[in-house]
Amino acid sequence: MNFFERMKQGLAQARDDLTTKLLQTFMQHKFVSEELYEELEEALITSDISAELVFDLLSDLKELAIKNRVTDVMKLYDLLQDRMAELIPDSSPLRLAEGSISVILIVGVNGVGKTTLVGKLSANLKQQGKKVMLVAADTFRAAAAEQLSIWAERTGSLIVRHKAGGDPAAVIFDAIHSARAKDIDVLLIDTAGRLHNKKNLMNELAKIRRVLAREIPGAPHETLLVIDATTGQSGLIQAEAFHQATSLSGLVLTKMDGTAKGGIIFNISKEYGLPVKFLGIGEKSSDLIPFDKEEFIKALFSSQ
Ligand SMILES: Nc1nc2c(ncn2[C@@H]2O[C@H](COP(=O)(O)OP(=O)(O)O)[C@@H](O)[C@H]2O)c(=O)[nH]1
Ligand SMILES: [Mg+2]
Repeated sequence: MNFFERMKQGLAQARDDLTTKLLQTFMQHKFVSEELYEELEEALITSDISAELVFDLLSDLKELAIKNRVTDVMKLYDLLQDRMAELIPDSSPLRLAEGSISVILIVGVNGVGKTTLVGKLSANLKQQGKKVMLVAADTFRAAAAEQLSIWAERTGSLIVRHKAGGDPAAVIFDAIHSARAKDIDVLLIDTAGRLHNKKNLMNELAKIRRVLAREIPGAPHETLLVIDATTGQSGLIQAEAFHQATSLSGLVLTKMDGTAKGGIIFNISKEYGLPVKFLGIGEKSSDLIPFDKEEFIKALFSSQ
């Protein structure tokens, strides 16, 4: 299956939701009218795009349509597609260091799919011939390191873990030294997702970053915020806390295979100007697709 097919299949739910709603709206009209705009507004808002963003988007669209004298509804559909594409920052591949160990730090609240992402990424990087080490810096729950060990075994990666309750920064420190000795290419760091207190979160992430930057100049090379796409607008609130707590380089939207509404991606990426790096479309190691903006828009807007 090619990338476009995978993307479309993975997005089946989101496509059902947003694509069907949009197409139905457009099909019911022959000409561009105020009524069409109103129906569009509803279709977009109920697909998890925030009302504010929808208003901006539609007022831009109206202006463009008037300027270009667009009366044909399918022309307006194309214009909408272009405008929505502009909301998403351009895709960029995972950034790896050259000539040193690459460090990828995974953050996000509990249950969004961080540990699963580390597992999937390790499988993906192994396939590219990289030597990967998993770092169990979620020391909060014993089960977290256990879960990561299963992924390490499954993907043939090394793992560094301490006993539960330890200091995440200490696990990372050990991992870096072990990685040097073992000639590792990429360190994938799984972190705890508890968010009971923003100050704690900030302190913990700041400490992790201090250790990383001191040991490996330029690390972390990516700090990816994982968001469960099925959580809708609350995904944005979670993103906000992590955005404030640490500097992020990209987003990963998981569970796009679930009841995800496609709209959330526009909101989150627009809000932070952060590129989406991957979409999670299932629980298996192969259920991760590198995000490609053009393909995503095409998958969302094509009728077949
Ligand atoms: N359907 C689906 N389930 C996922 C995806 N990513 C993770 N999960 C599931 O979500 C649950 C929580 O994932 P986990 O990695 O433990 O989340 P963490 O607490 O952030 O580390 C697990 O049951 C995963 O199998 C995805 O892309 N699609
Ligand atoms: Mg976890």
